[in-house]
Amino acid sequence: MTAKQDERDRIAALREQIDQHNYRYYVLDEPNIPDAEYDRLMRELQALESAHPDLITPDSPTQRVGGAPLSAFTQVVHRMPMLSLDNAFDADEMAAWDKRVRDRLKLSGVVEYAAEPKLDGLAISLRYEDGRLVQAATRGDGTQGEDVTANVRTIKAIPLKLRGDDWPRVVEVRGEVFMPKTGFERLNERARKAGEKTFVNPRNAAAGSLRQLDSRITATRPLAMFCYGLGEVEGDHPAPTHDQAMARLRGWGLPISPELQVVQGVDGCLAYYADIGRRRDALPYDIDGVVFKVNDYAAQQTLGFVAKAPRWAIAHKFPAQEELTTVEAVEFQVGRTGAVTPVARLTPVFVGGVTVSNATLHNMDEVERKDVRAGDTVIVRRAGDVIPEVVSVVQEHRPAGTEPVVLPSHCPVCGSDVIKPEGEAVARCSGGLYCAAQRKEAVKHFASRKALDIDGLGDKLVEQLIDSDLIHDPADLFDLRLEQIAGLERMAEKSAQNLLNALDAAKQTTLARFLFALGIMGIGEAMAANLARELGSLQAIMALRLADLIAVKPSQAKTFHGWACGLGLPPTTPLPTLLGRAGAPKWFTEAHALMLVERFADLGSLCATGPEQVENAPTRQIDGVGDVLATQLVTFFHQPHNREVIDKLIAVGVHWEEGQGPAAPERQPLQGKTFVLTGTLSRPRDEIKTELQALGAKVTGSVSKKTDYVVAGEAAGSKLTKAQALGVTVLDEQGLASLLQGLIDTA
Ligand code: JCF
Repeated sequence: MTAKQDERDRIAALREQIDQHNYRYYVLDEPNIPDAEYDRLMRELQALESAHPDLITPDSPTQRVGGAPLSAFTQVVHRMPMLSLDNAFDADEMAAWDKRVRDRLKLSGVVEYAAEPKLDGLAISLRYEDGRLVQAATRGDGTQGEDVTANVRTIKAIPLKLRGDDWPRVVEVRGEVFMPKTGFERLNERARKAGEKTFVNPRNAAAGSLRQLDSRITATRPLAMFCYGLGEVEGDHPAPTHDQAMARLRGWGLPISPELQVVQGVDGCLAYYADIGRRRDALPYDIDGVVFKVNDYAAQQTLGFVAKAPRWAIAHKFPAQEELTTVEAVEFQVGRTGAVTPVARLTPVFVGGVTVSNATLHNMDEVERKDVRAGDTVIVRRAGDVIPEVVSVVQEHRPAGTEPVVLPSHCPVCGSDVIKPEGEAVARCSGGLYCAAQRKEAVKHFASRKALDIDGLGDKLVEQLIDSDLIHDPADLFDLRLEQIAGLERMAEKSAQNLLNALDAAKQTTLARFLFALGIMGIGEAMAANLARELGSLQAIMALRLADLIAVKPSQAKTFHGWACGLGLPPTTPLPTLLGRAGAPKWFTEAHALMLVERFADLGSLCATGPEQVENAPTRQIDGVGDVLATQLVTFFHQPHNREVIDKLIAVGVHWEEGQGPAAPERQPLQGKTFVLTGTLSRPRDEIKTELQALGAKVTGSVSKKTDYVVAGEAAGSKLTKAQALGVTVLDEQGLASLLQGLIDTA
């Protein structure tokens, strides 16, 4: 055998293996080799083929990379028309369709239907001759489509060669090409990073990818396909029923929906529809309904067609998740935290199963990116339980004279300045609790189920109470009198009394609920529970200082001290003015500045000490409390108006049982100090080590410049020598004892 023959055999073997793995991956969904191994086979085949270009065949798996761009697509006349589907929008329409089918078939029993999800993609016809893919065409108008063979050949889910040998000499297979959700996200992510235009949805991305004249671009797009039917078949039909025919296609290596099922009668259809509806969001691709087909081909033949759609099939559609509507106005809402959020007021539209008349625009960056304006026609999307959003603007429909949306400079509710910090997406009203919007939201939050859970105090009622000036803050709720509440809109005396009772009941609460109810930025339900458990009492929480929560390591203290004191600023400089100055260490944030203010009046007093005085070891470690949260927490309790509300709440009788919280930590006078023990000591080393650690010291095994003390016993050796060389303080046991005694005396 010649060397060339060996390579010919190896090439054939590799192609077969790769085809087999594609089949397992795309058709069976049961890959049995890792991606890296697949890549290795592919590379080996590529290497052999480039050494022997004469052995390259068009159906080799290496030939899916796309070819030279076309100048236009050629038209293809379908030998059998590509059908579309009639739609049913509810159970009644489904029942009516089922009845028509039974009447025409003169059947009294139930009809067997084949069911599958209806993919939101692009219909394609694949023509195989002698088992080879020879043509792929889009549906077009059903009679005539475009030749997209070069593009379709790049889709790995589509076999270039059918498996086995029991296929008709000529067979046309119809199916839907689509882009899986994850592939779509990745593609858009890539486009965003490259500063390119993103696709609105997976359907558009799939269509755009298949309509590429340059198939090398199509090759980079994550397209997939499920086959759902047959076109022209030479000779006998592959099977008597649809599900059996699909099973044969699958055997030939063609991908079929894994959800394909046979169901009985219209009840079976409706149950299948409900099941897929529940799983819709979890499916890896977009669908817009479910397709049902009479399973028996002879019965399909009897039923025939009307216009372009078969009588034997129907699409039971889900409520659309995207609809077109117009933006009547863009307004700004102020939330509990003062966030000023743009909202699109829409001409009401039925989408995703509900009528939508508002959609959030999130923030100004988003408004600018999407360029949404009053008067625009927009695509609105509501998927599953998510809040409705504006997907994009239909630019072609923009009327003349629209204006870009501008962020208001003043709060639409209270008129305070709106502040949008540089680099941040969210703009905020600076009015705080002066702002009625923030007070309303604060009271709503205070009364909500996971906070004080005040039964019967709904949003509308809170708004009335604030608008009529009956309350200003949550504490005022508890001073309300029956006749005040009964005087409000839609408030009978009975419900007014119920509310008073609910208010009374809500006074008995827990520390966690109370903390959550205060609405401190960043303190959610879980964090409130954490703080209550860890600290035990409101007093302990209110007494927290940033210095209790924030660390400054020795190295940070040194760089900061050196930098701040070397700036040559006057000693009266307030420390927060150092924030954002050139050369400031990265870790020096607002939290650190405020913490230093707790300890040093100004720059002068900071520089009058050594850098080690800037070091800080926090005494409290609370899960999840980082610098930002610590600042928000401490700042909140610093505000006099917040303290006032808290005092009022307690005065009107809001109460809870206080726990102990863990004991206050022991004083740790040796925090930050590093010890090394060496030589023979009078007590076990571990005992001394534990004692030192209890006082906050770190005890290590080797001496370095960072070591503060070496405690040397009898016959100390190299560690002692090294300590002396580095100038580290050396103590004998007596010296250690007096050091510790000194600490106790000063306590
Ligand atoms: O998934 C689809 N979009 C889909 C379209 C599925 C089917 O079973 C179809 C189809 C269009 C026509 N069946 C026909 C006959």
